[in-house]
Amino acid sequence: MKTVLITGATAGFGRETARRFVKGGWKVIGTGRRAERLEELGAELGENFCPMVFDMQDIAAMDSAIEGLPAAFADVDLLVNNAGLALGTTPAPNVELANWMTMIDTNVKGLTAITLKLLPTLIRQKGGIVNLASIAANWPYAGGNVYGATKAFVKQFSLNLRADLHGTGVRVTSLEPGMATSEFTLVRTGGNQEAFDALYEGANPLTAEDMAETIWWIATLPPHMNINTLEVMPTSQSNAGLQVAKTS
Ligand code: 8X3
Repeated sequence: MKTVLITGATAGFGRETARRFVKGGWKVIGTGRRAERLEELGAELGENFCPMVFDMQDIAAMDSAIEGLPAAFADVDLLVNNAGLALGTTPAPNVELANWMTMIDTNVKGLTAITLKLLPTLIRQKGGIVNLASIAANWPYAGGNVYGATKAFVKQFSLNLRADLHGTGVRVTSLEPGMATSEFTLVRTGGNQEAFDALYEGANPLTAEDMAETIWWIATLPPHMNINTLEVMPTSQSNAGLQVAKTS
């Protein structure tokens, strides 16, 4: 029986991915800050789910949680680096520096730390890593600023890990979703439900279930196949191209 560790399992892509892998017969470690959410998920998913409560920004807490994993969950075969956030949609300079720093701490530093922590296990298991990047890693857009930059880090980190892990059998994927409906966007809009509803109205966005199924597909391909990068958008979303600021 294989084991996956999913960061940010309290909502959205992470929670659906936890459900998908338990349904597929895997053991799942789900991490997050909100203990009660993980408890609820544990009550739903049963003994094959192991909750692990810590904040991605607290690297010491992350280290001790992983070192204290129950033996039945310690042989992690797959790391799904899902935890991450976008804070705000406003173009610079009308942004809060604290928001930029929080995105760097979680999306870049937290992800980097947990990856390094688990690498010896993943190499031993000939496992894999699925990193949640974003289309924001590939396409600039107003308001994307530091969020997009953190996701460009995630993408390049994934590709560089592939190079470092050459010959180990460990697979690494940068998964790059576009517009998706989840609590992620409620965080991005500062909890503004009206802005959330307006964004999605008529857009038919990707769902958490869509992305959970995609992660499941990546993880269950034959071991000789590595998806390096995978960009996924809802059909309703496309690239808008360049802009020109005219002087008159
Ligand atoms: C976020 C992608 O399209 O919502 O990762 O900006 S989008």
